[in-house]
Amino acid sequence: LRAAIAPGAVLLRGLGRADDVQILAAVESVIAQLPLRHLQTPGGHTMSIQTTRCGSMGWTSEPSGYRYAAANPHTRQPWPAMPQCLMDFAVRAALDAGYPDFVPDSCLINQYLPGNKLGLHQDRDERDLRAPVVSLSLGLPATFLFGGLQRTGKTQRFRLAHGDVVVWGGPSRLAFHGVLPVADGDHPLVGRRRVNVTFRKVG
Ligand code: MD5
Ligand code: FE
Repeated sequence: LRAAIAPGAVLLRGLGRADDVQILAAVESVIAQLPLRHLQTPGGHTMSIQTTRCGSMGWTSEPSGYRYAAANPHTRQPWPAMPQCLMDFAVRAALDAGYPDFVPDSCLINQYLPGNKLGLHQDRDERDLRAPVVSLSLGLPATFLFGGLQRTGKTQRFRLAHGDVVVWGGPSRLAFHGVLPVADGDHPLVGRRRVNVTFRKVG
């Protein structure tokens, strides 16, 4: 089921459900190599969500700023490799949404425990802003906030459930967005958490 939810944004409802067991195993293998942790923001806050990543470029948030790096600044080691099934899934989702040339080099994994949220922000640290962001939701459902190009604009709300994919391209690529506090619950496969996996071409 494909639906354009905003200019450049395509919702592929449930696309990740068929392969969820394999995808979750791949996500857990990345977490085993590089454990989830709370990142510090440049503003001195600790994020409520926990993060890990894989692929040749990894996003980091530190007191010194947000950036992508080819190595983990804490260990100076490369990031875990992106599991092939995650790469294949992202390429297929982008193709379904009308982006046939998408090859991600970065995969960010965010874990939301009940009550965790993500404040309104823009994703603009990637060099190649023509490439879309492919986002896969797993586990507990969440309410996603989608705004405009200015922080203060009106926001729309979308319910994202297990297996839902959104491909954010075109004018939506730089829209402000966030996630409301996740309600408590227990997902039969994923447990008491929401896991969001985003694929990016950093360039
Ligand atoms: C999440 N993650 O649900 C979201 C999904 C992040 C993040 O926001 O930065 O890790 S990705 C949503 C996204 C990406 C790029 C553009 C837009 C949304 N958008 O235009 O709304 O954990
Ligand atoms: Fe974001």
